[in-house]
Amino acid sequence: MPQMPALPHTAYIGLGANLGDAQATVRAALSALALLPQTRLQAQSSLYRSAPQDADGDDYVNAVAELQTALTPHELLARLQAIEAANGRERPYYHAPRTLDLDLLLYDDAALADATLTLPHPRLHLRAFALLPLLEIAADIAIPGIGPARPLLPTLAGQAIARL
Ligand code: PH2
Ligand code: MG
Ligand code: MG
Repeated sequence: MPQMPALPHTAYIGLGANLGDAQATVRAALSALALLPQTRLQAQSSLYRSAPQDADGDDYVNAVAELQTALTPHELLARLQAIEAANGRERPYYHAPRTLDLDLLLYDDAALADATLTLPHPRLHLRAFALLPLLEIAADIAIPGIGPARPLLPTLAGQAIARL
């Protein structure tokens, strides 16, 4: 009988940090993602330096990780928030500088919005700091409700971002 794959879902996580040793924190977060239960860290992008967008503070370090997982979107979200908290994440105001931000960008082709989670991430298609690392590890990815991601990149050419 055909079996369900053990880790049937594909999720993409956006990592960002612009407080403290941001590179070290992003690397530590990638290691923490690799240790999540019922989950495999399938791919990770390079680290990128990007100018803060609609936000205060220093330049950000950003990256994107691909997970294969058996966790549901909300289980995964709770795990991401626990990793943020373990890295000293505080939420003094919207888009405040942060030691670590882990955003669930995509989960299979899910499209949903409830009180705690919106999929796909509502600003993914507007942000070079998320799209560029995503396309590095998922060249042919499409965003549910938007379409193929690659053609969006030229529309974001004004956003400062450099591979580290
Ligand atoms: N995250 C934000 C707001 N602005 N800008 C950059 N460059 N990178 C981010 O990760 C980022 C941002 C809110 O989460
Ligand atoms: Mg974010
Ligand atoms: Mg976030």
